[in-house]
Amino acid sequence: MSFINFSKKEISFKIVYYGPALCGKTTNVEQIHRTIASQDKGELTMLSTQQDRTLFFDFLPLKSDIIKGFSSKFQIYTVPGQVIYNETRRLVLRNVDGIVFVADSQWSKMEENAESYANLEDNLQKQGMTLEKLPYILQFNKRDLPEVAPAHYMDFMMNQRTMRAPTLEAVARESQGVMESLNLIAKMVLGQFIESNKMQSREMPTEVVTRKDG
Ligand SMILES: Nc1nc2c(ncn2[C@@H]2O[C@H](COP(=O)(O)OP(=O)(O)O)[C@@H](O)[C@H]2O)c(=O)[nH]1
Ligand SMILES: [Mg+2]
Repeated sequence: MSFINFSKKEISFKIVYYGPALCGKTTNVEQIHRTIASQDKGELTMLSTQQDRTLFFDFLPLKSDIIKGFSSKFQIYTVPGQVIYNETRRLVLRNVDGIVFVADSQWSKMEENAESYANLEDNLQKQGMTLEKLPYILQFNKRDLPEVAPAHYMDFMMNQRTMRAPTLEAVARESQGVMESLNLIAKMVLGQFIESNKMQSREMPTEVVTRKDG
């Protein structure tokens, strides 16, 4: 749920990167942090163990200038993917505005993807939310690896709702598909907000969060 601060003329949106352990959520956020111009981003907060596995979440605030009369901010979060951290995932999902589901494209990970996807639906439902009403996209990550399932297969397995989610292929480690995913979900979140609040906006640009070189 977006948060509007009328005195500061500021709107905050929360985007959550969800998916199984080691699918590349933290890598996405690290690449975003590397790519965005410094005046448009805050500190990347990472709460992880020595093995670099997210224990709580990663957090990155980004600025965007899209809604007339307001500054917009995106709060980017990841969740810990390991099955045992479900309480944390539920907390991170609170008031979410948009979800990037990062799926690991390796054949060996299809079951974990499905499990995590079911877990997402379950956690949303317990908070009175559903993917039907929430902007979300599917990112098929690790396309560089040899033993990966075809994108159309993953689409068939994971994208069976009436409102199909947009899908993107990515190699997060090489920053491929990362900014594309972020911009897509950001545009969907902004679009829904503008529509439901009847806000005036600039024409939606291709990139709502900008890179260092503009
Ligand atoms: N080959 C390959 N490895 C990746 C890619 N994205 C992430 N990784 C690696 O997968 C591992 C887990 O990534 P991480 O972002 O920590 O996963 P998280 O648990 O979802 O946050 C790390 O070793 C990453 O370098 C990718 O697109 N291709
Ligand atoms: Mg992580």
